[in-house]
Amino acid sequence: MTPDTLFDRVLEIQSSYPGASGRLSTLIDRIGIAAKVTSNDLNRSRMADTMNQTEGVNPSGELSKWLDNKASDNFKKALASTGLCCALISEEEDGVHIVPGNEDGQYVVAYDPLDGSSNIDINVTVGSIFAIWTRVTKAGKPTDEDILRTGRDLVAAGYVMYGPSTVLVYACEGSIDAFTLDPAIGVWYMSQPDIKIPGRGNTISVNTARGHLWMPYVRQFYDWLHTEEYSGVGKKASGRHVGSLIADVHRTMVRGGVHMYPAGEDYPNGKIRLMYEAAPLAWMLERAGGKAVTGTGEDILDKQPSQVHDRCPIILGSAYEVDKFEEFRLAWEKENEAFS
Ligand code: FBP
Repeated sequence: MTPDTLFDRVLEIQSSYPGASGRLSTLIDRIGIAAKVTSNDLNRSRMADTMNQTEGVNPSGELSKWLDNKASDNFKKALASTGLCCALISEEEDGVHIVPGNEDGQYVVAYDPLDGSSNIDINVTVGSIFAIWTRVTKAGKPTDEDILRTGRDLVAAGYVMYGPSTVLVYACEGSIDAFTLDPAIGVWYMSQPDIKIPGRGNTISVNTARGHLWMPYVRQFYDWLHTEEYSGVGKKASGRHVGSLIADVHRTMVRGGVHMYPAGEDYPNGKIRLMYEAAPLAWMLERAGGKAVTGTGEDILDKQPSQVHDRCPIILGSAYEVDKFEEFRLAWEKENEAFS
């Protein structure tokens, strides 16, 4: 029987792991609380006049809104209060927050508390993204070995979409499920169990205004997406780009297609953050049957961060489209190898 709620599902997953401690279940339950508070903050921001309040810049020099920092606090308080996390990494905070008194905690959690916040004033879907690792060292103050982790090592990940409804998508080793919040009673109800991405789609999602900055093979792939070889004779693909990462990735996850933020002269390492955006989303997509590459010869899940706010280019979505992208990249590299 399909579990009704997030908590039922998390308990069901927990029961399938003999000897499970229930700690991960507690983490997810608290993330659900942080997401509910953030959803309420967003819904009320126009009336409370907090929507456009700014508060300086974040560690990456990007404008920080009051809502960005409030969302970050929501997640920090919820996660720190579990006593289970030794280290927290937020897009809104410099460096790593070693949780006082929890240095022996077994989890490291990285999160983008409010992605796409530049879209809030036009009421576009925004999101939160989280990534959960278990530490490598056994106890004591966490080290870089515990903190600078690849997506390959993730034990759980998820995102929250604050849109027409608030939806939390949670992935652990075995599954990826979506839960919709009933704000009247604060319960996350199972709305899309066991999400699988279609093997191919017909939707193209990328900010084309950066097209002149892409590598040639990115352009060649993009142009191919506009041919009947991709869309089918007599058919055409659809361009769908929100410019809010979670909206674009969730649509791609559910309907198939490709979403890209390629490297370019403006963002030589891409714009999307590795540890708390690209890696968790890539991990979820691979569990849903999709693929996620950097566009420069690596799977996103294999990319090793050198510091917690590293960026990463992303080419992600259905296997068909991502494999085709890689064909264009490899052909271009082979052709240019001859000249290098
Ligand atoms: P913010 O969180 O600062 O808004 O930036 C993240 C983001 O908005 C993503 O959600 C989105 O995919 C990307 O930037 C769009 O970037 P660009 O405006 O350069 O296309």
